[in-house]
Amino acid sequence: MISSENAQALRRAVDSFYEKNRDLDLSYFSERTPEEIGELAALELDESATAELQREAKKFTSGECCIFHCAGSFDTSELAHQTPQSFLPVPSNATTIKARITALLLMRLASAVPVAYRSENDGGLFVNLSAIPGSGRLAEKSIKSMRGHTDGVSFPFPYNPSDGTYSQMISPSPDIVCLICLRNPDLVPTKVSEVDASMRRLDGQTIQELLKQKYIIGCQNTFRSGTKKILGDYHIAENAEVFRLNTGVYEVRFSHSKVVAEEHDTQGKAALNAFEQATNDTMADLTLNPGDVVLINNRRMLHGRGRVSEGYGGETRWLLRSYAMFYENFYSDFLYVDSSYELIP
Ligand SMILES: O=C(O)CCC(=O)C(=O)O
Ligand SMILES: [Fe+2]
Repeated sequence: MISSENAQALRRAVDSFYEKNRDLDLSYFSERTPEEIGELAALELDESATAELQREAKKFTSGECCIFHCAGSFDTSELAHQTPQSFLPVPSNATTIKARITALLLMRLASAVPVAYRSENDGGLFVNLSAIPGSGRLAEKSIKSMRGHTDGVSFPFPYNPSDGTYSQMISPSPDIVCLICLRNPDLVPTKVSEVDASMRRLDGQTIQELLKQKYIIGCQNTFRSGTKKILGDYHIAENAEVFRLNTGVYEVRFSHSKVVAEEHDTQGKAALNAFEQATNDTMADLTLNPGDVVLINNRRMLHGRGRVSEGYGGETRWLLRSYAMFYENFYSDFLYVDSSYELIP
């Protein structure tokens, strides 16, 4: 967690950048790429804040911490717009613009590139997370509690040069999930569980099982229609591993409902159940307040949330979500040629 002095320094930097760039376009990024916006906003930080924030960010980038929580890093006192009832569009007003610039700045400090997937919400770099009315799958999901999961779960782990070349043009799932809290009146908890803590509860055989390339990983709901449109069918990963060991560090992809073992694979099923139990046992509340931005390591930590209260629009719960890739895992080959941040598919 950053100090309140540094949170104030972030606000000053973003205010100053905002005043100089009043006509900034945060929907199509026609003039400046999201990465450039983060870079330029970071230049507005005063020197002492830069040094301290960089130290904090580095702990996250190096993997020493799985979460970079910047409480109170932007101001929400002027937010008048009602909570949207769909992922897009993100309403454009001073509060949401500054909130997004703050997130881009923090990604920059964390040595990460902002990204989106064209197959999810039409490639929107920031999307609203709020209650969606109606009866479809996405509407129902929008208020349910969520058990621990990683985002983009059916997409591969980052390309590892020692594995040879990548065989298909499916970008890796995001390294980082960024949540920005605009409203959370009922203090619905965001929940997090560190993979290392869960693993300490697993025996060696279970870990070996989860390293095997034999699971089937279904498509995250928000990617369903987009992957169907772009790839011809819902994306699904077969012969997939849940854990991978990458230079001495265990990385994970997991979602309770999406990752399954083959019908007769009792050992695989038992291993998934054991991991599920371990994640439930290690889940902790991380309640976000308006003005908080949090970067979550999407390979070393699972995230979820408590149930969202009844009601839509008005002043109900409203987060923004974005993704990022650490520089070392970002390959521009995976970008659409006409975009500076949209990954294939
Ligand atoms: O609403 C939240 O707090 C998180 C939602 C989430 O994790 C997701 O939509 O994948
Ligand atoms: Fe998620």
